[in-house]
Amino acid sequence: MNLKWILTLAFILSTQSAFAKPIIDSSLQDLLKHPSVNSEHEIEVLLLYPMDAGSRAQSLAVDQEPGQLIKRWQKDVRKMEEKVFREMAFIRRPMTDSLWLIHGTKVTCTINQLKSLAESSHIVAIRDLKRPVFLVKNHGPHVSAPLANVYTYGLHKIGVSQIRSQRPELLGQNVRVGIIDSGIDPTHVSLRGKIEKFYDFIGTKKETPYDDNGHGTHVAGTVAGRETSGKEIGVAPESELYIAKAFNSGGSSGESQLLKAMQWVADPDGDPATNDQVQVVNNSWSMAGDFSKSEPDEEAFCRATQGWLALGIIPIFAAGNSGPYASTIGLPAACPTAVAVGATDSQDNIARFSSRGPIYWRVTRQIKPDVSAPGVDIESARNGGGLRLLSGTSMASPHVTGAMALLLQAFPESSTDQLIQRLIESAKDLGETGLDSKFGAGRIDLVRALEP
Ligand SMILES: [Ca+2]
Ligand SMILES: [Ca+2]
Repeated sequence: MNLKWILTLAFILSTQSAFAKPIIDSSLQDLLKHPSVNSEHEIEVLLLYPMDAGSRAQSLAVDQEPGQLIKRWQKDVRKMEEKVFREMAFIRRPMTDSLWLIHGTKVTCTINQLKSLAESSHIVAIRDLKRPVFLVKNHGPHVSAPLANVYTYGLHKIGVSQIRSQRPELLGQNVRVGIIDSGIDPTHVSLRGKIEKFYDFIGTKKETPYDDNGHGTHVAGTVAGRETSGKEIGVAPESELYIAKAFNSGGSSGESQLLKAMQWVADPDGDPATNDQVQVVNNSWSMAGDFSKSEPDEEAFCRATQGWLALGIIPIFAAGNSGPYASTIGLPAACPTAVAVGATDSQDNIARFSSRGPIYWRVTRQIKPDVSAPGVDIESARNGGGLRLLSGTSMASPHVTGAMALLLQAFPESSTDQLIQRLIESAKDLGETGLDSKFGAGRIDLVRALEP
């Protein structure tokens, strides 16, 4: 696609949308219509600008340094904010938080100001930020006795034991892995010294890594845990962890915290000039929601995963534990740009709880999950020391994240798209022949994925 063509396309798209009003979440529409609501009442909303506006569409097509891209996105968002707020001519400007990763702004505004924003032609969607997001809840152990082995069955199943003897140098060295979860226990013997950066997005804003839930520690153990008491628990034990604590002790979070955490892993030191963005991110969390009336571009989470991919960051998401019914995959796993992971057991059966595809957006349809990995009775790090068994797609996802860290180390010249394709195409087909709504392409197989 040449530049002229892209510019023409962007122009057509922007003129088409020039007079359209933003899509507004129904909960916000109710607020606007309700006569008894105080017009000075303050609320938090998310403004999403047109993806085709300015240079955004082109930037995804042109191969560039991630840092340059981030700078341009930051400039684009500032421009959009100026346009929107100049048009409004508010007496007092609302409080804003620029979210360059999703080409949007978090705004704390009055109902009156929201009424004006609802008329703006520069905004495609206004989203309510009150929707809760949860860690994909664990299921307790199904069997009591873990297999007595040097490797957990999960590691053995995806080929880690074989790879360790064939390619002992592949441990994820120098690969930057992000984990957005409930935090991490930094004193656990399997995880000590592995944390490169930690950021607390929960109110307390602690500087020292911690985990008051335990979910994040277990997930981190599967990604990067070193052997503990003779047992190997982590796929990529030499990878560097960037831990965003965005879930509280009860395992819940909010969209705005998560969007900030997603932006943080894209530029952990807050300086676009240094390319310290992570290379792969584990996300064992999900938001239920009806997205049958929207398209991925209108969902902030999908914009975030799309932004990640443009910056060379691979988004790995738990499919969710809402199976066995069809079409139970939530957001962001349902985004076309997210790699959604289903859970299998030690016999390569799909877990009953593993969320199923297919995905139905307003127009876009897709078979999901993308791949599967072990997620039933997974032994990994326990908060406070030792090991414990947990089940869930939350436990399957970090197997894929760790596998991706090894691929990133083994194929430094490959693009993110090529690496994702490599993992998907080498998966062991299970269930119905070919891609299906339970296993996706199948259970990942590192031995095949690492073949030249
Ligand atoms: Ca940076
Ligand atoms: Ca299949």
